[in-house]
Amino acid sequence: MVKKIIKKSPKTKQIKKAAPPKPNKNIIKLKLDLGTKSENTWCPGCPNFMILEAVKRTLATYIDSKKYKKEDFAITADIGCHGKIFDYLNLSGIYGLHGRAIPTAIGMKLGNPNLKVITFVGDGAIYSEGISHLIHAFKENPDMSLFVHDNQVFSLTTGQSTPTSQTGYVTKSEPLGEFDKPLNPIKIALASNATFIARVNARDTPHMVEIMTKAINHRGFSFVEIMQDCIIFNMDQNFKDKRMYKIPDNKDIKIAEKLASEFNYNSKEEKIPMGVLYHNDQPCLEDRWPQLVDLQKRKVGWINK
Ligand SMILES: Cc1ncc(C[n+]2csc(CCOP(=O)(O)OP(=O)(O)O)c2C)c(N)n1
Ligand code: SF4
Repeated sequence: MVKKIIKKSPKTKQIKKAAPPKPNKNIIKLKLDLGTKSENTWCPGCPNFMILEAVKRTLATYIDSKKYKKEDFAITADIGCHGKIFDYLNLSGIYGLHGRAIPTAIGMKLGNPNLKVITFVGDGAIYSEGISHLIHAFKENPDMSLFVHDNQVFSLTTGQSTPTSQTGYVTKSEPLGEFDKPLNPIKIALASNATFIARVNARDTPHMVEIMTKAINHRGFSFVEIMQDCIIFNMDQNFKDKRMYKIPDNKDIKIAEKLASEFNYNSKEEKIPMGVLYHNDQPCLEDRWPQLVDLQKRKVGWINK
């Protein structure tokens, strides 16, 4: 019988592996509490799952910090695949009409300006039917966050072209292909005096958590454009990950304009800057109305005034 002898070299140092960070049991519990028992009907593998996970991690960390309670958060959602996130989050809120999730959210803020309101919309909803609400929200700067699940397609209605779809996109309703060039939501935000503009990748959960946290912390309207692949419709626009690169938080408007021009939502080659593309501090809607300032001081809404 041949004995296998493994000799240990005296020079070999025993390298101790760094222990993985201990999972915070409270965060796990809080995340479970943020979930619901609703049946999830997203396609298996849809990056919407990662967006949901990022939202839960972000909010669980907030609640764990004791700065906010779960009851301090409220949500609105639009109609679409993205909108189902409303059913999977155990938070108070209102399911909006298509294109109208922003005015619903602003109504909630006017009723109780102490709420931390987050709105979930799709590119089809917000850059077409909801575009006027979006532009005015940039301008009025209510203190709330908007998370756009931009998959460059109307998904729930089985694949039609949206304002950010690429030129030439052939669908059942556009058999000759989309004629127009896509609009650039980052440029629209800059032109409308938005105070917080960010872009993230739905496949990068830690970065989403970082940026969502910054968005919620921002006092004013925070706009987060989430690049989300739809793995069923408009597959041509999937897997842009290799072209994405992260930038440090930017406050310079000239740099922001350059960053906004780098990706036109059409090209297959351009690099795509990710992160906080622009932020600045401006008074928000709630701080301009004395009645709302009073409610904030007393930490109450109209109902318990
Ligand atoms: C007022 C109104 N217009 C149109 C519709 C039809 N509709 C429902 S979902 C949807 C597509 C949503 O697409 P998008 O906002 O991009 O979200 P996704 O499904 O891609 O997440 C449309 C057109 C509707 N329900 N109500
Ligand atoms: S159709 Fe697209 S966006 Fe909708 S759940 Fe399926 S993969 Fe996700």
